[in-house]
Amino acid sequence: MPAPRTVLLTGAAGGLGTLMRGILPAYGYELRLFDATPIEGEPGAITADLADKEALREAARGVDAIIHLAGISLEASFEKIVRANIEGTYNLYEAAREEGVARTVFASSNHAVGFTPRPAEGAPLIPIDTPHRPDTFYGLSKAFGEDLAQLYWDLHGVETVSVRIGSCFMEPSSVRMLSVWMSPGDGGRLFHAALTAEEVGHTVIYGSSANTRLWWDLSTARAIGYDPQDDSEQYAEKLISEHGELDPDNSAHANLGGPFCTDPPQWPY
Ligand code: NAI
Ligand code: 15L
Repeated sequence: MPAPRTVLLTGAAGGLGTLMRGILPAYGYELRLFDATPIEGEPGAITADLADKEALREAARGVDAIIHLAGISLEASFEKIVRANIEGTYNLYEAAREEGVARTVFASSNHAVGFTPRPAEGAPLIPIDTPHRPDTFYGLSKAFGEDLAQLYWDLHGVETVSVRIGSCFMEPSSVRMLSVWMSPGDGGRLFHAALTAEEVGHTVIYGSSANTRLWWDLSTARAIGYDPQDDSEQYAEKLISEHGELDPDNSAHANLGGPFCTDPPQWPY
């Protein structure tokens, strides 16, 4: 597809949205910002909830593509997850369909497959077609979002790249994140690839840097043009000396989803 220029960025006030607001304009994108939380210094940002279908439709009008980050980003009650992540994502896709937006990039999460055991050293990487194994209601909503994206491609021709993001923060802050971390710079590279790749239909990819301790297979991400440049290994010595190596007998260390896989989830991580 021709490189989209105007991109609706939902969740623009959040952690990842703030990082991407700083990075994506350098790729030539004009961002239209949307979030339930007002964004200081951005008078043009749309402050609205994903439940507001009219506001969403207006926000989607005339854009070339959407990056959908808005929603609850950790575990919460089923009712809250349904409203923000399930109904909210449905409303977003309806707005995309009604306004004829050709491409969406959906912020899925590693927690859609969080109960997948992490691979032993030297074992094959986790493939992208590993079955959904959500570790929380939150992860379940991301599995739903991926299926919704598939439906909107098959039924309505709305294209999506669903990105099972690992941990996109300035730096990794745990030993698990050495495997799943995505640097903000690689996040920008990945979103740009997802916005510009030809004919993605519905493509699911993992979102991380090219980490030495990687757990999953980045080949579907590379196939759409993502070329990660960073590696968390520079943080390994410090994090391991502070926290120790991952313990296979600790249920918060055994699976991709890490501390989301215990009841209740173990915060902070
Ligand atoms: P965040 O919690 O910092 O930001 C989420 C934003 O969505 C907030 O600004 C919030 O106001 C907005 N929001 C929540 N519910 C809304 C609603 N009903 N209507 C409108 N806006 C609403 O989360 P973060 O870290 O920025 O993540 C962004 C997205 O990426 C989320 O969908 C998250 O699940 C996903 N993700 C993020 C990862 C990360 O490492 N940061 C890892 C995996 C997935
Ligand atoms: C996520 O899905 C969360 O949104 C983010 O805050 C991190 O917890 C990340 O996963 C992770 O797995 O580290």
